[in-house]
Amino acid sequence: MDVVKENVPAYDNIGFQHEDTRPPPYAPRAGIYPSLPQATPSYVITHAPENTLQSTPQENVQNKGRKKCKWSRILPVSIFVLLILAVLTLLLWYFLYYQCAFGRACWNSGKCLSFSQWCDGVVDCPDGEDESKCFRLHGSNFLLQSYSSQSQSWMPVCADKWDDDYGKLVCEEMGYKSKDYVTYSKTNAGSLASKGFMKLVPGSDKKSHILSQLSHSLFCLQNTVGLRCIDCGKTIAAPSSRIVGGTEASQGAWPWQVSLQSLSSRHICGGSIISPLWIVSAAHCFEGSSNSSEWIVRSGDVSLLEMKLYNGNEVRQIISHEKFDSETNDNDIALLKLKKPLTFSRKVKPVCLLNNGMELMAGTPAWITGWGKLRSSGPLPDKLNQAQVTIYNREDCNKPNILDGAITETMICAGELKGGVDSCQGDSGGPLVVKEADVWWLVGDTSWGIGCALKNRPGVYGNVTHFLDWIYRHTQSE
Ligand code: 4AZ
Repeated sequence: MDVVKENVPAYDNIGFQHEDTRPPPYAPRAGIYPSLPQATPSYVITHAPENTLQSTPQENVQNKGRKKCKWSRILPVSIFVLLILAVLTLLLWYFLYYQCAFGRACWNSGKCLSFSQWCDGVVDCPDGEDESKCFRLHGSNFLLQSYSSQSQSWMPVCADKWDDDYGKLVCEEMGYKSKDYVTYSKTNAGSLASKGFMKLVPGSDKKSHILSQLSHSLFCLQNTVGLRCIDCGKTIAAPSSRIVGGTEASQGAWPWQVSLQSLSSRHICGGSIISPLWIVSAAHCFEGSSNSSEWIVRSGDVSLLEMKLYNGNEVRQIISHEKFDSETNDNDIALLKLKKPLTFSRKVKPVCLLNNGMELMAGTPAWITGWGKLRSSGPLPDKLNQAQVTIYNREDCNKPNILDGAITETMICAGELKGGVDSCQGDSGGPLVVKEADVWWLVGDTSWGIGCALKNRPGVYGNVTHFLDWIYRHTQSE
């Protein structure tokens, strides 16, 4: 430790001196700021005798030099403080921008946007994600909702000034083809309009980006927009009421049902049309062969023999769920992309995927269809069979005397607990559908079971609702 000798300034090099009569420039007023220790490094504690506080005229001269020295000490301290501040600012920027503490990051670049920059009609993310998912359909009446950047919530779209051209533009935004567009209707939004509407601004035109022409409004003269982007879930024939315990289906009753076959026209699995290019099926169907050139998709008839007479559709791509577990059958879903789009007709049509906010209730009656076995050890039928089943809640399915915990959240169990009605081998990949508001919705893909139609052994289906984001991610990527 350094010790300061009494009355002797330890720091003798006092540098340039002003004339005695002139005050040092910017001399601080005595008593306002404590003076910095001059003779010792600040971490050395010194105890100066009290009389050292009364300075002599000669010391005054030297003090002037000390004040000069103060600046040469303050400078490095300031630089140090500035450096610390710079580092802190950098950390804060990293936290706010890259960790996006008060906003939402672009998926691809990580760029951070404030919440109000999403769906505001201005592209901010390098890949445009901020303006790409700003419309959705809600409920069984296909109510169109647009995301409001202002209120940061989903709002129904007011039908004032709306027409089919706007409808087509929005359907295209959501990934549908404008040739598949059906119509729009004026629908009551009910409590969904409690915060207001998104409404076309005066002078809006169809050439500019539609989002930038919608603004939040509390008033809407007409009803809100219900939008049909594709003619899905409609049939020309009601289910006539085997699969096991079912009946033969009539022509056109299940126009989304397809047969997935080997090149030798052997029926292997079922599938459901969801758009002209895409079929939903089960991942376990492709464990034997995931080579798209080894598959053919046949549609448009209830008879396998009849469908053999026509060219099937070639498959461009098979996408099995990346988390499919062949041990547990968790995530048992796959998508098939066709080489050529299907031509829709009375007997070839897509089924609807559930809209946002639609919930599947346990106890709901549902239908299963397929060309699977009519009993566990029987042959495959030529005709499509149908059966009505009940959807059970997961808790009941997982009871020890039923499926004993095997039903994960990617699965639904349905059937008849007393036995006698079920899907069976060959029905896999095919649809489990429910009817609501006169529309058929795909809720499951046939996956597995313990035997067929046994008591307390309901069939197990992939939970299509759980996979909706996965389906949209893959089918809307172009
Ligand atoms: C199968 O092997 C299969 N009882 C499908 C469904 C069920 C059983 C087996 C459900 O493709």
